[in-house]
Amino acid sequence: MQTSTPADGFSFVVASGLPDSSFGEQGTGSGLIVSFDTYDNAGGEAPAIDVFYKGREVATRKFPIAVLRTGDAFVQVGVRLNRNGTVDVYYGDTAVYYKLPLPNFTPIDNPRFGWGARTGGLNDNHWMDEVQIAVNTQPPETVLTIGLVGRNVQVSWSGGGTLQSAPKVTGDYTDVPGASSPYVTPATGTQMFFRVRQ
Ligand SMILES: [Ca+2]
Ligand SMILES: [Ca+2]
Repeated sequence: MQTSTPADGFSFVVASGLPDSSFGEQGTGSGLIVSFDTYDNAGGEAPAIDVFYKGREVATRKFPIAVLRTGDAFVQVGVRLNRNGTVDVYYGDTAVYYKLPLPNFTPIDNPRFGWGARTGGLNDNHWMDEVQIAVNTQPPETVLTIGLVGRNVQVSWSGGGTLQSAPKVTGDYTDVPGASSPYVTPATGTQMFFRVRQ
């Protein structure tokens, strides 16, 4: 069941508080939306693969409808939301978006994932299989700062991990036993180097 001109497309959504109600190719909510818009609503906006974030369109990229309409063939699609607030979208062999920055990015807590689609007078089929979702696959970024507090050296870092120190910048680095951030130690000796092992 599909019309020769397909409509309207489908969307993949990642958001906190994603409602149970249905939604269309434009997605819903204020999280990340990847929209596969197959129908030109007279605005010349489609066929296209679009990214929305926090309710605003971040990027749009046009494709011939023959690329988005694959008949009986499945096309591998990948969406990767990176910890630094960029998103990658793959469609078949095409990197549709790579390291696309999401403005005012904040991590999506308690995410819900959903797909939506919409039809009107025209319609289409969308098939999915082998769906895989993985979360928190990237280690947190570590930012290490060091400074003097009185006669002590204070080493602070974010993102957890184990503090290591070495007498030379090239090592050998060994774990600092029991050190947690902020780590304060007397400023003795001529030099000491620190790093954090994740
Ligand atoms: Ca659209
Ligand atoms: Ca459209």
